[in-house]
Amino acid sequence: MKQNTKYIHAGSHPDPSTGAIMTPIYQTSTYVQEAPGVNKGFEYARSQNPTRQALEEALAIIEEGRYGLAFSSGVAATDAVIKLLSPGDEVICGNDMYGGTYRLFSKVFERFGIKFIYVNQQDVANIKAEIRPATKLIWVETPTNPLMNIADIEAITSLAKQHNIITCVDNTFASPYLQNPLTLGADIVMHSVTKYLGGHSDVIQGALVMNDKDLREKLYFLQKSCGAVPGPMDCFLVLRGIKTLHVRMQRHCENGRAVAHFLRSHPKVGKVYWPGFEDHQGHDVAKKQMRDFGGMISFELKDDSVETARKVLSSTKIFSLAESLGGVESLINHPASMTHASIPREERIKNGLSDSLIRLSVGIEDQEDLIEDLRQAIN
Ligand code: P1T
Repeated sequence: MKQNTKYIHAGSHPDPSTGAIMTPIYQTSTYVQEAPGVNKGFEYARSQNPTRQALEEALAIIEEGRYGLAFSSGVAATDAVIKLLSPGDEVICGNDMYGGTYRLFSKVFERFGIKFIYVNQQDVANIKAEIRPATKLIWVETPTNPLMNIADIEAITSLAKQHNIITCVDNTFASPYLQNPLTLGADIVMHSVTKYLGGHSDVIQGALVMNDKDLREKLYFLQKSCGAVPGPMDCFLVLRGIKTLHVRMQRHCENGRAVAHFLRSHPKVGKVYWPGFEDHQGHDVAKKQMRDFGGMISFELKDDSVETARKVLSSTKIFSLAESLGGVESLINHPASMTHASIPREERIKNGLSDSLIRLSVGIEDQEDLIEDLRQAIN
């Protein structure tokens, strides 16, 4: 099956009892058993739910993997991956990542004796230099949130394999439409489904996709034991969202390209972070591992005062000032005070995330309206 057809049909089976073409929302907490232990494969909805099962099948298919697991949020999915580890284990991760992931690592799991080492993953040598016997996981986010850094997934996974280290790639910014890390050697792909997969800013959800059966069993055990499962209504909404992922992503990419070029040509705009530019540090790697460059863009103004940035952030009319990304509507965000406020300021500045950085999630509205909105706000 080719890529676009997959988005429409992945996980879809006519309902056996009625023929309903859309997977029903099985809004139930439990299932009646014929006799103790005699059931239809469904015992209790934290462990199994048919709507979730259909979604998990779809997630696996569109990420080119064998097994999918859905969670109640992106951070819940990340939480399950880190719970594969034990006290004393070490994780090498990027020095630019979603603030909530950093908070989970540094404020929750550090307390349980897991050590996180933050490096610039644009250069694989930085990862190699930190590998020790205790290293059990390499956590990769690419493109990164919000600086749009690119890590070479294939180079990292081949290094990890030499040392028996698991690699998990947070593929939220690219979505499965643009990048499939499992085909590049990753062991686990993580998604904040909240974003492009849901696509309509109406669901909080996370996902993991993998190929290895043993890893799937361990992660399924954590999913049901810790209980961060999504409800069936949310699974239904994401099944619906996935059916249009390809058409939405095509427009996100087209609009992203137009907005990035507009920003770069604007006399008041300073640095624009978008991997589609040929002079972006990660452009060649992005071209190799992604199908296009997506709709996420960050930028700074030449006047880099926080006050000026705040004025722009409050002046857009179509771009709404909000956290999150990947929905059909365009959003504008101030990482330093919003999505990345949980990272200590000195850490942020050291890694290039300035107080005046502005992040855009370019939606699928008319390009001209988006550019005009940014023009009036910047002017
Ligand atoms: O919000 P949640 O579904 O729990 O997903 C967390 C998450 C994980 N990984 C990446 C790359 C993310 O961007 C996110 C969530 N990010 C935002 C809410 C944001 O505005 O950046």
